[in-house]
Amino acid sequence: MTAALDLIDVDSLLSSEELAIRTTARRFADERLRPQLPEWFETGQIPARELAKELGSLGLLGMHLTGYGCAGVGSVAYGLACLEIEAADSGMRSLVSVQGSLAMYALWKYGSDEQKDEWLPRMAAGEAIGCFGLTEPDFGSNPAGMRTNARRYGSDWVLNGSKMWITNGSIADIAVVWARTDEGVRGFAVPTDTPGFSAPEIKNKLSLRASVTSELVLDDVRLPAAAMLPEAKGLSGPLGCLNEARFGIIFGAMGAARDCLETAIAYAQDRQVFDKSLAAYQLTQAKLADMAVELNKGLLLAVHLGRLKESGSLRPEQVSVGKLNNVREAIAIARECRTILGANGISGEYPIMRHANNLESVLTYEGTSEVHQLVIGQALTGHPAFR
Ligand code: TGC
Ligand code: FAD
Repeated sequence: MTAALDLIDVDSLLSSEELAIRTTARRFADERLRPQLPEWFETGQIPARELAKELGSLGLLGMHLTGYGCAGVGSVAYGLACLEIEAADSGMRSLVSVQGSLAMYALWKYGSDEQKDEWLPRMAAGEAIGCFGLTEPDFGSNPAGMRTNARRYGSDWVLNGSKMWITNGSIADIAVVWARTDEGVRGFAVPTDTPGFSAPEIKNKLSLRASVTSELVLDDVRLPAAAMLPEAKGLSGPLGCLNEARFGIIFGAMGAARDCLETAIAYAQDRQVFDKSLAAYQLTQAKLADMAVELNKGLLLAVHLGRLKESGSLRPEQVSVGKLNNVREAIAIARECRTILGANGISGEYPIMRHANNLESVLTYEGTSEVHQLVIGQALTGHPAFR
């Protein structure tokens, strides 16, 4: 972020290590991702395996986890990396957060020693890609209704069902799949070359195009007993992983917003309308000021929640406050910036419309804005209003 945009000096809240990690992620985003994104978005194709290895070599995969080749950095440092990657594209941040905060976190938190040893070092290096299958065609906001099931056959498990909208699904080596069993919801580490597993890619997305999204089909997928994640029992298992990924989005969405705002400020400076620079009109400055205020508030909120997370006291409803606010404001900023670019705002020559389109997915995944309102509503009133 330019110094001028950091109106309230949020940078003063960051340590030198955090700033260094941010610089590394920003350089990668600027040099490796940003120049390619218009093409990746347009074609809907990304070199995911190459990117995963490069992200791994920079220590950006599972970076907030400890051991197994993971960097073990603090929550704010992790958030800043998400922010810089999402300043390039939300789909790139999805690659990072699904790998690190969903698939790796599930194995790290709930897996057996064997599962961790087998998968985590390769996933941290980007040599193996993971996905996280919770959502189903008929159960997104309400995963408790899931139909995917796992039944015991001797000591084996046999999984049947389907998952929908799964990031990294078709390129994954390992799928963390949540399924209903006689003892409630359990998680399974499913190598994607297991017979009966397939992951057709979902085409024709108009949002998050620089990201692989897939269906997972489980047709009599037979797994050994050791495939179950021993420490995840009930829905709190997958929901615990969501807290991690939602946290990354709180920072990430501000990256997309910052990129829009920086683009709009630069454009307004250059663009002459009537007889002077667009940036010299009061109406433009009012828009820019309001957006910069929201960006700074969002960053402050993100850093505050990061510090709570680092102290171990961050509660799920606080994550909901951050995800709801920062994604909602990021979309509002993207739309307002689009107006400043006039017709150029709809062009792929500029990143704003791509960010705006991506943020529609971000508003929906990891809990829709309505789900987060209901989580906050429950914390305020004590009444769960989900059903
Ligand atoms: P409820 O009865 O409230 O809770 C069931 C059990 O879970 C516990 N729990 C949590 N634990 C940890 N973290 C949380 N945030 C938790 N929320 C609830 C709860 O204490 C209980 O535990 P126990 O031990 O008593 O059994 O559950 P519910 O069925 O009423 O649902 C609540 C609701 C609606 C909030 C939840 O289902 C929800 O969050 N729904 C949204 C689903 C969602 O966000 N899916 C995201 C899928 S992954 C994804 O989108 C990846 S996008 C790619 C990317 O990130 O880039
Ligand atoms: P629904 O749950 O059908 O919701 C539809 C509308 O109803 C929403 O506006 C919602 O807020 C509203 N609604 C729902 N319940 C209530 C209620 N109780 N009260 C009021 N309104 C309500 N999932 C994964 O498991 N893994 C992934 O990797 C993953 N990646 C994704 C990538 C992309 C690009 C997208 C778009 C989605 C991804 N998802 C993933 C799925 C995502 O988590 C779900 O789309 C999301 O949870 C919402 O579920 P749904 O789409 O079924 O919408």
